Amino acid sequence: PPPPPPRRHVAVCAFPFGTHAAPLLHLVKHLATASPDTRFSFLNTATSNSALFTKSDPSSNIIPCNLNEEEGGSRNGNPFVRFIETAGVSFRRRMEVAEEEAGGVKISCVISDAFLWFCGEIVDEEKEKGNNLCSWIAVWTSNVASISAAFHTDVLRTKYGVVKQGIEGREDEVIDCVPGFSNIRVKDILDCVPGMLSETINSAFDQMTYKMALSLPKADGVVVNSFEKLSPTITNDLKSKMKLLCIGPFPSIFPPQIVTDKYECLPWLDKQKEKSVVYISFGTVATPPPHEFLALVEALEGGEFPFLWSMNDSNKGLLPLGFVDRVREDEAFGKIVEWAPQMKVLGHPSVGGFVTHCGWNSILESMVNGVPLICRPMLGDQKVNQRFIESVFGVGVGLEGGVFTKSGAIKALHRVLSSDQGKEMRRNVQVLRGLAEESTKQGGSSIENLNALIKLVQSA
Ligand code: U2F
Repeated sequence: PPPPPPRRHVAVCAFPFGTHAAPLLHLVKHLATASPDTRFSFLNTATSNSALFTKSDPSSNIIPCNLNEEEGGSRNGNPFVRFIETAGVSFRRRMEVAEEEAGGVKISCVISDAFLWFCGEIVDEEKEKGNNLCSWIAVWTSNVASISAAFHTDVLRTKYGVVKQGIEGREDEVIDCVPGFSNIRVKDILDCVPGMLSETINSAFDQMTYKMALSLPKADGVVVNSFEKLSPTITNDLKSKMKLLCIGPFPSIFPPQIVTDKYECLPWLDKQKEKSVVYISFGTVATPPPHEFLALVEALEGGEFPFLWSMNDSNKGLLPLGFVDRVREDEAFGKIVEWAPQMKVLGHPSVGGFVTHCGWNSILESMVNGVPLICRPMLGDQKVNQRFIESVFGVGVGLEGGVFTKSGAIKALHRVLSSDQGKEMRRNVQVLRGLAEESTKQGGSSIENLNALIKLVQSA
């Protein structure tokens, strides 16, 4: 007999760039296990879905639904901009199709990446049609600081000005108009406040972030991959403005189920000395420019710091031949791989530091494994993340001048891996790790918030 129709239908709307869709799926898997009678239609681009759902599982109540990316009618050649411009139309249409595929069971809850602010409008429209129970849950995959910076866009732009209009010369001022930002300077937030670097809120990305900030107060839940005690002042401020639910760190609550180590990073780490290895990864979106890449290579060439470098194949061409040969021949020197089981790598006793672009997932993974960081932020929330790492949490360092030079990289590596300051960072990161563990234990704030979210989904 055909399976009974689902009791409830939840649409999950993913943002397919950077590491956004994977943590969303981790959360949804937990929700789907808690509500086996509910269908979760996971709406996402075909490319991103095929990377996430490697094998089809007919028993699962999470159904991958690929967007028709031709919809929306934009001719823009940049896939990122095209996605943003057409998302409102393509997600709406795909939801209608998903309802048909679910035997006509109406969607009663939309869980979306917070960037997809129009999901709040879709739910409003449903409510206007009398579907009162319909709810919108927004999921923010970064920290509370960057959501707060975006939320306070108007306050910040009014107070400090924007590029070419008042901001020049004020970059080093400390921010005094946003709770919890007393250690943060204007220059740290420029990349994550829409329209501060561009005079007007014009680009597709800025408009999306700005509309998101304006929409979040009406969401029935705003999930953040963090824990309340990490940034209590910001958390409390946001709680007074929106229904904030800190449910993190995701890597502790939803640890990886299957770990594949295709390039044998873990056996290589087994052969290294305790806390001696520096792990290097710049995430999935951006890489430092070639001259900085080379400066980092020069810093490693001295052989003082064994390294495990997760490097996209397209960047390998930037490496000097001698360096590549030495990696191949001298096992103790270092290892370069296309992909590492990062969470496991950071949990390995041989790893002593992490050179990172400050993507939020990487930061949390480092934190829950007690590993201090060396920061080379590039875009979006990464600069403000670095400032928190260095000056608020005290768990890492930046680079002199903010970029890799040979001497600057060597200094940063020494500070983290072999100085008293490094030991202090390690102590500080252990304290945060403890707070994270507290919040993810039974009765901890993240678990309580997760249970509240499950109830919210089930009451839709
Ligand atoms: C965007 O971040 P990224 O995708 O560039 O970087 P992360 O948030 O640090 O996430 C990278 C993930 O990929 C994993 C790693 C992280 O979970 O464990 N990974 C791995 O398993 N193996 C590898 O060899 C390399 C990486 C954006 F650019 C950031 O600014 C945001 O903070 C972030 C979250 O919104 O999304």
